[in-house]
Amino acid sequence: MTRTLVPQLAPFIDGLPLPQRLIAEEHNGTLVVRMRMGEHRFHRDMPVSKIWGYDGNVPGPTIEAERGHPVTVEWRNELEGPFPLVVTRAPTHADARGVPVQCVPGLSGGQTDPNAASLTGHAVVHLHGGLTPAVYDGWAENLLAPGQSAVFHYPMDQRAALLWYHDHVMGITRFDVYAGLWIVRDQSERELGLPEGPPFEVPVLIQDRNFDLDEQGRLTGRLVHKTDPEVMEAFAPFTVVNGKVWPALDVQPAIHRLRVINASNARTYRLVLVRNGDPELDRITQIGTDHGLLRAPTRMPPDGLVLASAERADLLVDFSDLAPGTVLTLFNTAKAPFDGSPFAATGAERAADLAGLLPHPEVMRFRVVPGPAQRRVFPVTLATDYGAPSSAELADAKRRAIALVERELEGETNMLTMRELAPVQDSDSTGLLTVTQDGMTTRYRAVAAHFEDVTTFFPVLGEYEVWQLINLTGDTHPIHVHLDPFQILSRRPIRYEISEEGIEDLVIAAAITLERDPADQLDHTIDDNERGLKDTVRVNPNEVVEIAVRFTNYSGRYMYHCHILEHEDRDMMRPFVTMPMELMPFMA
Ligand SMILES: [Cu+2]
Repeated sequence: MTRTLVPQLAPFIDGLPLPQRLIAEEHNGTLVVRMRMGEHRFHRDMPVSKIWGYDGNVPGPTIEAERGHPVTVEWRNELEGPFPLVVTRAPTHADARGVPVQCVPGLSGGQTDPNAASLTGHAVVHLHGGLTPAVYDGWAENLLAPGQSAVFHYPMDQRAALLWYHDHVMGITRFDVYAGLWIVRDQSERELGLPEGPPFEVPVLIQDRNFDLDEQGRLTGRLVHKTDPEVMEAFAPFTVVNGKVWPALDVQPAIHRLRVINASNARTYRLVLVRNGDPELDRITQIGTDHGLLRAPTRMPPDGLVLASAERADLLVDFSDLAPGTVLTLFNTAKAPFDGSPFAATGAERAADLAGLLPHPEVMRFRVVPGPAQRRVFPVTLATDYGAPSSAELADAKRRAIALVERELEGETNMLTMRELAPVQDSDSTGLLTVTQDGMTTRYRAVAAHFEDVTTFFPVLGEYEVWQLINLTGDTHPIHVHLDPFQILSRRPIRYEISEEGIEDLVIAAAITLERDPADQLDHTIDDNERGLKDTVRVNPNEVVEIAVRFTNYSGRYMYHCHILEHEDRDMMRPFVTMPMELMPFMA
């Protein structure tokens, strides 16, 4: 099904808003941010929406910090009801015309979820990408009720990067990802002469959003979280950038630095810049990823830049050769739910696909305006402060294995969850997961399935670990690890069989072989832009990804999870506890 829908809002009407800058140095490193109800207009032609947001805005203020200069934020919860979002599950996957209900606004016959409507605004703030002591990391169960506040200390002992702060409440993060950006700057980055601040540095926070309709079928502006019997994630039809649906940005003929983040619940984007119908990916150079600068600039992947939920990209886009009046449009070619399938950049303008829950591939537009043409050359070496871990460093690394699984439930939507695995020697047991590579088989038992199950990961500070993420589902999962960044070591194809015992809580009977499934079309490569310091990695279907992670300064209880919020909220999240070496002999 590739026919398109007429959008109910005209694209490229509103200008791209730039969030208010909150420069920590100007406030002696001490900030107060209020979580508040606010009113926000997502599009010129739609009524204002009630929202919850940081300082009452969508997105919240962009906090700018300096490496080595700690920042203290008093997060004040001043949220007031009623809950500004309607949660519903439509009774059918498609409407009477055969259009999937997630491609259109409105409730599509669904009832308002009364439990969600009763939410009163418990909140907890997580600084995603922050090297933050555990007490300030925003543990999902340590909540602030309205009227309560917390003072969090952020050491900012970390390299320059684009971070973001967002709500992380256990079980309902998918309903309240109000968010804001947090930029860390440092001297070594500044020496490269990259654009800093407006007009040439532009934050681009992308989310998909849906809205309710009135009885006449007009958009009311009321925010909607809609799922359906076949799709447990909410994929919304409207792409919102910095709080506006399909905005436009006027750019001078110069290089612009776009700090891009996918802050959507579940949608993965594959971004393609198009002029006169043709992709112009060569205009874009990627210089940074989740935890800051790459070692060297990289070109865009040939199909476009893939960003799953929570992934970031630091991009230089060269408009310097373009005449005033030139128009370039950013499109998304990724179907939902995303499974890594390719899509040629040349077809970006025609990427609309209702079956793929992508009714409107437009993201935003750039319009070149008059100005002095500025051509600049940036260095070919960007960062020299990190390298891939050596084989010596990894030789004795603790190895951990995690299976990403889909559990079928009677009368309920399937649950996408994780299983932490431990190797077993006992060859008689059943209900095991086996991994076979080059004729050698390792047998594992699941030792933890739910967030509240016993903690099994106790990484030692300063030591490399290798985590193996094994995807036994049909979707791509962006797996996020709190605290220190990691590096991707490998991404390899697997084939697997799940036996009749299937996937129960701690029974997971599956046989995995590290070789390509003949039906598998994905290339399972690591993109050049993934060879940096990451905190979120895409694990595609039929794939095992190995990451090398080393926790450094902070011991305590942290979380790792899928950043598809509907998965995270339904148990695709687990704790780990980082430990100082000298305490290990005293652990039971
Ligand atoms: Cu997931």
